[in-house]
Amino acid sequence: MHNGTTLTQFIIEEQRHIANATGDFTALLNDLVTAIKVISNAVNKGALIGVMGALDSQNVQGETQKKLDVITNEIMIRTNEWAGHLAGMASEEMDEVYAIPNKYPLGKYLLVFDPLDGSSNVDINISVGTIFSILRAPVGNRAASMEDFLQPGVKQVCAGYALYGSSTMLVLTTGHGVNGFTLDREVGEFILTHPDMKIPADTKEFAINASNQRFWEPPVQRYVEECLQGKEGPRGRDFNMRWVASMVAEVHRILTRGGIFMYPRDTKDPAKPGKLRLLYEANPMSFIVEQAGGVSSTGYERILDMQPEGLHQRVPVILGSKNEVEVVLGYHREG
Ligand code: AHM
Ligand code: MG
Repeated sequence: MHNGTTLTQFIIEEQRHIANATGDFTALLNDLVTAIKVISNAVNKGALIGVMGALDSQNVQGETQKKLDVITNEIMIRTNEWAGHLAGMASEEMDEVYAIPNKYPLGKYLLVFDPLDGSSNVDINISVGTIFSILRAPVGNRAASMEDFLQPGVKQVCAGYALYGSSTMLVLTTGHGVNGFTLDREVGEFILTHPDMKIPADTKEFAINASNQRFWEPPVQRYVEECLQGKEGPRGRDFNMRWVASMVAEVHRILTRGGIFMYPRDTKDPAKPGKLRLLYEANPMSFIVEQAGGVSSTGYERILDMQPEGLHQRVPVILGSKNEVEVVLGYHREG
């Protein structure tokens, strides 16, 4: 039994503080939450409902699509297209902007998402997540163009992620701190369990895919090398390392107990400055991390200030505990 604050109650109470709020945003979030509950159910049932495994197709990034990538993308579209709050959607799994069908009214928001982040983990039953970002359409009630989505992260109205882990959680920000909700499956509601989440400023835990080490730039090489030297090295303390290969799980760990996460620029493929995508991975996570007192950067600039140039643009990401990220940024400044 719980008698906590439900997500719906939380959103409505937040909206009361916003002058001229129409209820549109609350209604949009409600639909989004429904999509997340449906995805949580599909991920949780897994092999029982035949959703595991890969398809023959690739997405625009040239990555093999999992069945669940496509199913969850469809769930996000169907649940959010009909209500009249959106002028368009964009997703990791769709090459182009998704136009709201003519039979539905258009609204003033844009929804950008990665429906199933970390989906390489699905078949091995490790945590995956959904990441989303809500922007205001430059011109409301008109079908959105690709350019309409190319807004810097500071313009986000809301960002969040759902983590399908040992429990399903929804963590979100509207620019007034970060709050975490846990899904009570029997009741069917998200309940506020992690109010005002804050990232500890200091940490002894780093996360990076070390198999890419030979491709890293010197500042990242130096940082990781110094962590590995532990007590005997210049940092004077032993570090711990984690790599889940699910950004949602890594960011959630960092929000819970601190840490630093890096998918830095590397020389593996000169056409790709980093692996993660700006609009639906780096920007929403950076908004959340900053709102929780952390820092998020490419190494050279604040991610939220970047002017996007394409829907599927990739960026280097270094985020987490403030003082630790500052160490890495200092090494970038030194060159
Ligand atoms: P995806 O959106 O195709 O799942 O890729 C993003 C994921 C992140 O969740 C994670 O941090 C990273 O890719 C893991 O990459 P790697 O396979 O190099 O470990
Ligand atoms: Mg992803």
